[in-house]
Amino acid sequence: MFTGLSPNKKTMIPTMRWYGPNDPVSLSDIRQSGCTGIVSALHHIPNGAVWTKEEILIRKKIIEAAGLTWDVVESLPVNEAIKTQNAGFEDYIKNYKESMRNLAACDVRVITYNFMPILDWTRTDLVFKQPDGSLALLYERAAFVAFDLFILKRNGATADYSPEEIHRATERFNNMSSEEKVLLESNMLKGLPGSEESFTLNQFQAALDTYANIDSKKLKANLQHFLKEIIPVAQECGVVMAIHPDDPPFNLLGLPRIMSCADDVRDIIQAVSAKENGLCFCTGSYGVRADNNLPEMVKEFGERIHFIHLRSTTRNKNGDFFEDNHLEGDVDMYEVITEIVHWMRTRNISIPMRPDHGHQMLDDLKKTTYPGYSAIGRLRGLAELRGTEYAIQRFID
Ligand code: DNO
Repeated sequence: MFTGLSPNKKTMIPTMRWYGPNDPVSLSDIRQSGCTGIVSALHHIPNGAVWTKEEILIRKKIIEAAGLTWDVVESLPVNEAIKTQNAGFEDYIKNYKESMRNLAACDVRVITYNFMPILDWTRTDLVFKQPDGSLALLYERAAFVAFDLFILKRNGATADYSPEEIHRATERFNNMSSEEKVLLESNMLKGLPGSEESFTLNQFQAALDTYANIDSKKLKANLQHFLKEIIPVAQECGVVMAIHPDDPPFNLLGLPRIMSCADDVRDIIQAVSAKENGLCFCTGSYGVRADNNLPEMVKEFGERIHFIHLRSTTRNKNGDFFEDNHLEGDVDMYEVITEIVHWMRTRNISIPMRPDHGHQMLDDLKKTTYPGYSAIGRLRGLAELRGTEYAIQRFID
């Protein structure tokens, strides 16, 4: 009887993100979708505090009781003080190392993090209606620029945009209802699921001020310092670090973004060459930029890809992009997965993968869900991605 690929074949490990006991999607739902692994974080622990072994084991036991394994941490957050090297940053690095050691002691060995200043991932609209009736996440350039110019009213913001962009943003803002303005501000500042911070306008302006003297070069230096501190610890305790790219992969609101393209990856490798200094390869983030050739990036960096997010976006000439179905849009998923399969064979390992985000659809349209993280849309994505991989594996044999 034929039951699938032979068990010794290296395949992407199917995982989903689970936000913990309050997540409306249950571990059982995730298991039924075909996953064996979980991606999770201790969101209840304040950013910068140590993750103790006790807390890690509590989460691990819950996951294992559901017949799953905790394969990846996403994210172990990097405190702002580390990114800016402001007062106390050495202590935060110490805490970070301790959390890494504790995770290793509990046998959780892939750690994702990001180095995006202040904001994590950013979208302007969380219910962008698709022709089929499902809802997607959208970054709309005119709305974003309108937020910067007319809601945040950031000093010097006009210098960051072309006259055409300013014109479009002005029109867009003038046509927004007051509810839309409130919603846009909340989408920008309240933090999407997985973001560790949420701000009022005043708090946000104060946070921006901490970057007044930090340009890309300085932020890169601070990241490199952090890597030189933590990667030896990763080697010593047997974990791998996976940096998540900037989402979206360009500067935002005057803040530098430094993990957006192949050159940025080359820079961190040059600073610390160890393989433990690795990547979370997120096709949805890198793929927003037309100058990022994703299959080539996997080819070049595949030996240090420790975790994979598969998602596709569709961009237009105005600088908008929306999250498309996993096999549609600007990402050549077939080529990306083919390159991943080659690397898994070369390295003789299976790499954890999660279908990143999904449309809100079917029954989930009636439910309150975490934007991007409803069950059915991710299930659809996972099924399509695994089917693609399956065919590629059989084809290459
Ligand atoms: C969004 C996610 C991000 C990501 C973190 C990684 O859905 O891809 O929140 O988890 O930036 O540190």
